[in-house]
Amino acid sequence: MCGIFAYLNYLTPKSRLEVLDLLVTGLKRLEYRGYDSTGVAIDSPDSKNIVMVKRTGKVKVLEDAILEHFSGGEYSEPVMTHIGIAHTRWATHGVPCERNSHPHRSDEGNGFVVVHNGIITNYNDVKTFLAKRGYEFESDTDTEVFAKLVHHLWKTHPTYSFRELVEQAILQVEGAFAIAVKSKHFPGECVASRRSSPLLVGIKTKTRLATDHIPILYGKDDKKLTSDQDPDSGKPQVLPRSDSTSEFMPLEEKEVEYFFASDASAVIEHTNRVIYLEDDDVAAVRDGTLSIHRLKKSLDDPHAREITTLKMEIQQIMKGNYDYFMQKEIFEQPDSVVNTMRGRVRFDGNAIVLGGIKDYIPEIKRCRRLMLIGCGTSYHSAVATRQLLEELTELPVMVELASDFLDRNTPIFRDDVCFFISQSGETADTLMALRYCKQRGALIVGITNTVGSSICRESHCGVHINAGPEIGVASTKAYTSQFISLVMFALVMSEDRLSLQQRRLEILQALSNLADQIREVLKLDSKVQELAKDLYQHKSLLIMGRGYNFATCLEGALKVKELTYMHSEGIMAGELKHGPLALVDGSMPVLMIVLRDPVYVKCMNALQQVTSRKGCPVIICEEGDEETKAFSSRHLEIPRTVDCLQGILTVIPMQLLSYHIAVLRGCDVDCPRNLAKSVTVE
Ligand code: UD2
Ligand code: GLU
Ligand code: MG
Repeated sequence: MCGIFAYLNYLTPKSRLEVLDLLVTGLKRLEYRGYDSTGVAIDSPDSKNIVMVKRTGKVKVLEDAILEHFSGGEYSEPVMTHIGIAHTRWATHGVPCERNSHPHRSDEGNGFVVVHNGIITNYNDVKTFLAKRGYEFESDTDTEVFAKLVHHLWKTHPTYSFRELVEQAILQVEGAFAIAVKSKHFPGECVASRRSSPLLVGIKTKTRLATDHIPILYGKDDKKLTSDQDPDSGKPQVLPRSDSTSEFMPLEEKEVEYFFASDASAVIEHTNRVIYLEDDDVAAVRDGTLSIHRLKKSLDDPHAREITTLKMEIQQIMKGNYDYFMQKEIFEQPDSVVNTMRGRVRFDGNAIVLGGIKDYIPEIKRCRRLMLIGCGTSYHSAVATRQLLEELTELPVMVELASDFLDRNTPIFRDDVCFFISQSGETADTLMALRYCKQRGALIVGITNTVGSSICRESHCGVHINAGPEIGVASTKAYTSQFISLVMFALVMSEDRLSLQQRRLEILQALSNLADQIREVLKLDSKVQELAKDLYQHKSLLIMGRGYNFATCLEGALKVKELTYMHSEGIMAGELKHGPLALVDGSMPVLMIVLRDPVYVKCMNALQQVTSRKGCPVIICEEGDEETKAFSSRHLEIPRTVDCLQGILTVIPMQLLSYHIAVLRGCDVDCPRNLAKSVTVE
């Protein structure tokens, strides 16, 4: 959730104004993740203090405040080495306001300042501990305890390095976090760490890096931390000591710039060389040297963290000619679906290879059932493909919302295969469900869009959907690519089933036409926009369908809700007479999906039930289906495809419709209120 961006220049002269500009741009690239307030911290002109600016609202507001605050010439003097930290906050503890915005400080002298994503779950205990030692708190956040804890440790352990102080503090806190810390007492140094929240380090150098790896360092065990007395009992409290080291061969460069960021989109314009930090890694820069430390030694730790080269292009995160990222991403779908299939589907030989799971297919075929687990849109991609998976694998397929799945303590067995679907690969609920299933011995398969994400790393195997960066908070192209990934999986599973070959061929054929058909559907844009003008002032929109298109109803309704703040409901057409029909009258907006598939007759039935209650539905039907069109004056016609892929073509008009209604209602399309792109809190 929300974002961290920190920038450290070492022997690379930059004025504080330039640094601020970099920080603000970094935050802008993270804006899509959703947030409610912002803040930055840099050194004062005499480098003796730290100055912070915080604002509620958009990064633009912060930018204006910075221009006002830092107008003096002293801020345009270049400095050789400097560290600035910045944050977009998505409030979990305390309302969004300036006081609660990050960075948070350790004391009135701004000794240590911290930016943090996530939640420190034991912050109350830490707060009580610190309050007894005289610390006074100025915000309602959990984060503030971290800054003050570091300060407390610094006072009690004056010989500790900055990294050691942060490590000690991390050992005391529980929960999920990514943090970056800056200190007046350790100028030019930055320490960052993560647990369950994403964080990466970008490295920019003038010359090629001499290494592809940064070794992981551990310490000697012999130094014991001195005890700290509990004021109540007077008993010494021994803080556990981390394994840190003094011998290392870290990355040493003469002139270097480091970027700490929650995701790659914030660093790609500066460098494509990054290290994805793992849970409990502590990355520290001192004298321009980056080193990575582990808090605890574990047997399966690698010896080094790899420096990866990002393949992402800067254009991919720019809006180009589109007004909104969401609009761009909807229109990218003819390409993104092809990218999902690229290198995997061979249409000439009718062969499909999913490199990420091919070695696990025999094991998957022996399983007792498939479980598909996700949240929101990702969950809908599971609903959309369940029927085909049942048909082509002949296995029981359970589809679960991650949060509910955990609430129920669902029984999981060693011979279960569990799929975890998440665009970001960081969705907290899904990740928790993954760990739950992994502990119980199930095979864990990830379906993610983000290489290097937590779900990708913690899964045994998986499929990258390769849809490209998705910036709009409301997911569009990731949905269609998740959908196709699961269809490809079903096809792989049925490869050697003779009786299913005809069906497989029919689906493969349809996949090869899909991109062109999506282009056709996108041509409906202006028609959908007209329709949006009819609908946008209404309070509610009911979306009905069944069979392969039920998922489109759920996903369409979710899009309408999240983007337009209008009420909307996806209704299983078969359930109509069991309740929802009571909602239908001449004024209730209804949209119905009626395609020529095995449930056509039943859908027509529902359509008649609606029209005979004076409902005047918008119908999504197949091109040239005059019989169905006759039921209403408003229809959207989509090309014919195989039943199990219809959901991809029917969801696109819903994406467009929610987009246009949102624009007409004046909503912020790319950052809907109260929502965030990657939901990394439970
Ligand atoms: C890989 C390369 C691709 C190209 C191709 C050539 C990557 C990321 N992909 O694509 O660039 O070179 O090979 O054949 O380098 N994984 C998980 N969990 C997930 C998703 C993936 O564990 O949620 C694993 C997966 O099991 C595999 C690796 O990540 O070991 C790459 O997965 P993929 O889907 O990108 O694999 P592939 O073969 O399509
Ligand atoms: N829990 C912290 C807060 O409420 C950080 C939230 C975030 O991830 O931005 O301030
Ligand atoms: Mg993996």
